[in-house]
Amino acid sequence: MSTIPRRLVVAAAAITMLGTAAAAQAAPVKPKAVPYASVVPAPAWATQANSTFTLGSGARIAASGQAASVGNYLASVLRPATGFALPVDQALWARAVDPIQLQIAPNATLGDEGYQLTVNATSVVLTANKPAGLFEGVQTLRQLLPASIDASTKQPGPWQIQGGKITDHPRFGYRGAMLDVARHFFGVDTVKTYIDEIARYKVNTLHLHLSDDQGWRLQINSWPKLATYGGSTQVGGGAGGYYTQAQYKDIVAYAASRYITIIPEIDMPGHTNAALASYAELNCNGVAPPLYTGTDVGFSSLCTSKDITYKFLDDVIGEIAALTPGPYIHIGGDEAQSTSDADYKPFIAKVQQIVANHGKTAIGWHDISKADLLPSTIGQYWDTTPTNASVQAAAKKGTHFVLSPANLAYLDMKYTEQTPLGQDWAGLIEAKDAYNWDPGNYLTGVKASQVNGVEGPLWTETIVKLADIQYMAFPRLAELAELGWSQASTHNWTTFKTRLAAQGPRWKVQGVNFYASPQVPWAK
Ligand code: TNX
Repeated sequence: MSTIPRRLVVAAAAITMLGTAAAAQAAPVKPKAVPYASVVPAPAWATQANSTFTLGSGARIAASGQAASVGNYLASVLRPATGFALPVDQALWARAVDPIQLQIAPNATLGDEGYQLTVNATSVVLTANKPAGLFEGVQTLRQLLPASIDASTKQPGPWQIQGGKITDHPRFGYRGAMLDVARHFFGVDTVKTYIDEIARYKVNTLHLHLSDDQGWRLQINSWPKLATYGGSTQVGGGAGGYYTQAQYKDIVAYAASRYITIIPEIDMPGHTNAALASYAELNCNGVAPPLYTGTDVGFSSLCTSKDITYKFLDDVIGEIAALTPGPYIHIGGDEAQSTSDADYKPFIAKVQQIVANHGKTAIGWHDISKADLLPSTIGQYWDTTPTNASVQAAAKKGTHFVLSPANLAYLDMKYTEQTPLGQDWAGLIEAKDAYNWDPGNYLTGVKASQVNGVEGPLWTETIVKLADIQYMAFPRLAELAELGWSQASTHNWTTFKTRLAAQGPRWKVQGVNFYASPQVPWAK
């Protein structure tokens, strides 16, 4: 039997633990330079060299002319974790001497969003045709630094980048996310946070689903009750909300600073209960229905035979077009089960023309391919099988599509039966399912050249807060972004899942709530 009193043993153990903790603090594990093979989305071409660049406390960033704003952005994302001043030099002399250089330089093969990144022991040089390309290159550069670079407070470093060269450009021009702010409303700050999170994966489009049965989310000056009354609730009966025009402009400008185009959607002729409740005259029977806070679909329709309906749409689309610098307005068109085909087809034909009259291109869910489409109108495919007769017929006449098959790309589908959020009507979408398809040859009768790209819609019947958005979007949106950006030749689940695994520690550092799929060998 031991003669040492028990309380001393416990005290000794505590001292040992303290000692261990102190030792760990004295010799922190140094973050290592990240291999090029862990960048998501996979670059078109990359080679690693045997050198290492170290970002030092006195480093300056050279970014003159058109490169200046991306230079300022790069400095702003590197300052918190490094604690370095990172001044941005706009003078031409800086190009030769600053260790980090961003330059606009013509290179025909890079296109609008491509870039070239060259890292050696003394410099990091990023070149692109356009600022958008520099911005995408900066996202790659961030991923080549240790994950702790994503912390919001000062971290120890060292800030090393593996030497090498990357030449990169996207496979598809449209790489999107959609956020349904109608079923549940999300404020400006949440949308901005989501914009920053999707920009890391070179997503360049954010589609905002601004109206549905449960809520109208944008102030319209000519029809003010849409927002003040139609926006006053949401699924489950909460307070809802809407963006003032100034707030919407702020979102658009913030997105633009991240090279993301906002696509506003006003869903019609179905999914319109919030509008019908706000203005009795939009109803065929002249009677406004009550506000709706459930989750059924397909029960509402604008009155396609009334002139006032088209005056209403011209006013709404006119105001939104004036607020939106991007080329597109989304007219919805899905699940119009309360509108006969005879009413639906001429309605869509008229509305796409109203959009064109306001200088914009119409996009609609692929249901619109039943109608006669203008050559510019784009369909967004959401169904769960690759064959659809009216889509094929429209494609034959030249219609282009964005792909969001619900069983592959819908971010509101559950990962597994145990996923606490989301729905499962289109199936379960685990990490591997989200990646294992090719947008270039998915739709029967639609050529790869008619596929503008991909989009991950997040419907929000069950989604109420930022952490919910993040949990459903990550990792799947990063996977979809890779399908949109990376060349088909890089497509390989076995190598991809290791690259995806490297994102886990980054999301942890950023405080992004992601689903740690057991299919992915997450890095520690
Ligand atoms: C279908 S598919 C919808 C939305 C729902 C979603 C839920 C399509 C274009 N519309 O109205 O929110 O399913 O998963």
